[in-house]
Amino acid sequence: MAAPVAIAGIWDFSVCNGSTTAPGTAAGTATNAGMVGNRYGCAATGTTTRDLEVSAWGAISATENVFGTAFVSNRGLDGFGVSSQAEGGPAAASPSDALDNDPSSLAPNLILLRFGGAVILDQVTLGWSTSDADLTIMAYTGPGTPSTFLEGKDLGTLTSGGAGGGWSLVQNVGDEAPDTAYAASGTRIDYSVNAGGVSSTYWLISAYSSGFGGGELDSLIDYTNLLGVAARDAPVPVPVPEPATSILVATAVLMIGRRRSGAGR
Ligand SMILES: [Ca+2]
Ligand SMILES: [Ca+2]
Ligand SMILES: [Ca+2]
Repeated sequence: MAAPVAIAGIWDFSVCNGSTTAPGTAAGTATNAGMVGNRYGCAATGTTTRDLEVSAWGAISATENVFGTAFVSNRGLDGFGVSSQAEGGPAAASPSDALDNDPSSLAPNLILLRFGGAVILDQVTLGWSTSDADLTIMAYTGPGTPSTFLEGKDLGTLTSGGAGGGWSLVQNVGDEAPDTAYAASGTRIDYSVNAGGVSSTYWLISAYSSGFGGGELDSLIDYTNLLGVAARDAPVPVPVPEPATSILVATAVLMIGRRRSGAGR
């Protein structure tokens, strides 16, 4: 069995998007720059291996409420936002270029995180936000590698299959339901997530939606930007040692055998 890849770390998207730099950390790489379907390759703080790919998803038009590729908006020191095709793609203006759930652009915006291996997501950091800042966190817990990710799915079909069907709801983060205005301090918000320790290679950060599995955080529209994430390595399965009881039994049988052979002399 191949050794697991250790990729635990903290990813700062303001470094990845080139707004700032950090010693010993690689800047991000952009694929399909400037167009819908662009992706950023990001390295964790203190490393130069770009082991996290960031892409954006949202409604594919103003009338077709299914998920398709979107544009990752580079929001500088605020992090990454999403401009879906329904929002105009790269032409979207603020606040539509945020990670948002404005119902006028149909399905909520999603940011897909694809790590270099299975991780336990621990923290989500938001940069700039306005109006409200609630999120829904999902993980891919289906078998194998998802071949189509999100393409063509909608709010009702993304998580309806449960863990066996692919994407599953991990949690909603933000205020207590029903919705209240968020208590933002400054421009940065850290949410601790995933207390249950779900591990996956693929994570979805959505502007909050009750359509993924419940809650009541929809009344105030959420507009925010993803500034970073922190994750730890998934636990490595250790080989199961021979049970102590079987060793004891074997020893006892051996001793009995020796006594019998000694008694026959
Ligand atoms: Ca948006
Ligand atoms: Ca709220
Ligand atoms: Ca909200």
